[in-house]
Amino acid sequence: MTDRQTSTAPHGSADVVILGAGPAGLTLGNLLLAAGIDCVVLERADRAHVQTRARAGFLAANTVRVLDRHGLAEGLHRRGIPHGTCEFRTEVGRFRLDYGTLGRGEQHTVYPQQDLVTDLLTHYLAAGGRIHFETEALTVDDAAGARPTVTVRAADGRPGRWQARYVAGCDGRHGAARRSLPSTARRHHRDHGVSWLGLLAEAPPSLDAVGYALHGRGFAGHMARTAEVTRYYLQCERGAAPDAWSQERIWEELGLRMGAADHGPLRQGRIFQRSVIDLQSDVIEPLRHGSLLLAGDAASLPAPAAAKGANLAVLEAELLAEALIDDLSHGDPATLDRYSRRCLAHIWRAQEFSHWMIQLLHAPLGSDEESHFHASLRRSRIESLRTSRTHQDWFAENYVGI
Ligand code: RFL
Repeated sequence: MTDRQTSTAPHGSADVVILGAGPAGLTLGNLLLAAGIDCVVLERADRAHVQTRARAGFLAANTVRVLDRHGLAEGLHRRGIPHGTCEFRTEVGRFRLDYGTLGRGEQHTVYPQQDLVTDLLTHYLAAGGRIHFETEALTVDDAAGARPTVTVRAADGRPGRWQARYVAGCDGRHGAARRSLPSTARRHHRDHGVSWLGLLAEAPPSLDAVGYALHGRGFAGHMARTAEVTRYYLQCERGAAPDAWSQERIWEELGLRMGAADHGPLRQGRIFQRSVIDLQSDVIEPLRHGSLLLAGDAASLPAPAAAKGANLAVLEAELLAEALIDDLSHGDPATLDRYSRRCLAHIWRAQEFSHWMIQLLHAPLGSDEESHFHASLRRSRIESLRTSRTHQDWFAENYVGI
């Protein structure tokens, strides 16, 4: 381990202290470093954890453009897989949308988030970037002034303090940046009342498309990750324990909801990761509080139904880098003043589409009048998506767009 990545130096200063080494923090770190801005990344977890945390996989065309612009896309071009088709399965049949040829004609690139994070970290370190793993930010103080400080704790419990001109809160939804917001910050929060059992299976994808199965027993989803790994989702009861279902029961339920008997069997394998995800959305407004700026999941959390989170994180990191470079290198604070407004336009667009997807993928499962009404609306929405080119173009533009 070199000095640059030590976990034993909790004191210091930098023009920009970045909290969190996820897609947002590491994209920001790379862009600031390339512009000659003095910055440091403080990360709670150790390096191995950061590089192996499997989450997102579908990168929007704009995300690839951002990473391309800054020379950060080599790995994803080499190993990522272009993807432009999704398939909807219902109890009356199935249909496909080649969304890559609809709307703006843009595709996703399937590239596991942990590979993207590894690429960003490797690039950052090779360029001389400073990062401290196992350094947890506890609070951000004095953000209203020109010298904010970050109180930290190293893995061995030793306390420390970092001084900055700006603090970039890229430490996710439960991080120190959110905890340190003033009472004037507004948090919009919505619980969609739906939960998913998120699964990673050691099995090749079962179809060459994203699969969305809308079934009377609940939603099931299929998303490729690599040639050997596939992500599946099963709608489950709120409060369910991740290990409540045996592997056999999971494959049986996936097969049932995805209509394996009619549309072909699923390629099964060992399920090596499982977690229960409560579908929730939130947005912090504004994203700037004096010298503290939020990006990525710290700024907004779109429910994962539309795969927007990592894409927003990269987009916001680029906008934040531009704003900080204008201020710190050119003495022009105007871009920083606009940062929150520029991001929020993208964030609310993503929230709106994610909300629409949640309505599309889930209907109440009961047999009462209210459930019947919503299930019928949902059927009509799906039928419109199946038959209307205008609706399909709108879907494609929003599905890949960010
Ligand atoms: P991250 O990736 O959570 O990184 C935050 C980092 O901050 C560290 N940290 C701290 N460090 C210092 N001090 C503290 N007090 C700290 N607290 C936390 C953490 O250890 C971590 O390293 O946030 P970032 O950079 O904002 O990136 C956001 C994305 O990770 C997230 O939005 C996506 O994973 C969401 N998401 C998806 N997004 C997509 O764009 N496409 C997808 O296909 C997609 N699939 C998904 C997803 C999220 C999922 N889960 C986990 C709900 C699939 C799933 C299952």
